[in-house]
Amino acid sequence: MTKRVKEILGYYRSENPGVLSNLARLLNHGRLGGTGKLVILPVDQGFEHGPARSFAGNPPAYDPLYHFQLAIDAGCNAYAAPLGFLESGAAEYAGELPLILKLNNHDVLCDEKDPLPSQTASVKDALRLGCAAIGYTIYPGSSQARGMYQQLREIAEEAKSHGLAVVVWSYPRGTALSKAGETSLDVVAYAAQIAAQLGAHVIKVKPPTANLEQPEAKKAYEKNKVPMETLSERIRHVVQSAFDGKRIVIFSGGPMEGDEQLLGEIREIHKGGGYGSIVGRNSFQRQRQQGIELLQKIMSIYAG
Ligand code: FBP
Repeated sequence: MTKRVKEILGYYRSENPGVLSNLARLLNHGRLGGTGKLVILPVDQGFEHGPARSFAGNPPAYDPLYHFQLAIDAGCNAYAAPLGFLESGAAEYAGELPLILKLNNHDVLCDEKDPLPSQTASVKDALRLGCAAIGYTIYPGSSQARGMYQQLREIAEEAKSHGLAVVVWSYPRGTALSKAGETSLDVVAYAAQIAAQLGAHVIKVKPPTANLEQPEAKKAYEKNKVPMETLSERIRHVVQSAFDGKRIVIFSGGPMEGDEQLLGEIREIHKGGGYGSIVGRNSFQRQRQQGIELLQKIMSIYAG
């Protein structure tokens, strides 16, 4: 166990040994194992965005096993997916990499302004499939947020009681927010704080822009001159907002973009003290070899 991983586990001292062991599994696996940094492959876009939008650009990615192999060959810390994808390969790849079962999902066939994901799997499923963690999405800013917070509270309690780690996708969205507000610094930092307060061990947010959405928050940023000009400064602020860096905060990759643009963003996340990335479309929508190479370049940045 490295000093850094021990230090991070120390932030979760009140958790039971099962949870701590599973957090250690996530932190110690793959090319970044032991560094305290993580790169995770998430493949729930088939459900969240639809199969053609997700996989038509790289048809081998329709196959669930493709993603297990991609995560293993690239050296990711873990692979996260909904029930169907994990059930398809969990036995074949048993013990080869930590898995995160996403317990809720949302589709865009009825793309409501105030989304409410459905619970699509259980803690029992996660245990049966040998997962290290459960994943859960909340949409702070949705008029349905209260229900999501309550569901997460219950499911996190159950997951932790069985020794599973809890990963929360905290994505602001809903009628209360403007489109730009979904990724504005104050709102992303708020979303990270809410996930931390709900007991998340690992928090996933989108990289924040320099926009400020809420007038009262804007006053606080201006009065206190919170540094927010560069992406690395904004990342630092989001990490600080999750218990002063005492919760693991990772950042999503977003839609397909050029290598250099994405790598530039990753350098800023690293510089700002982000714990890592969760990169789906930018890895599996590229040809296999290119996807692996890009993931490895990302890992090299985090490895310092
Ligand atoms: P990407 O790297 O493809 O953005 O994946 C990260 C992720 O959180 C997925 O788990 C999820 O399906 C997707 O982003 C949601 O994206 P959006 O919020 O744009 O619908």
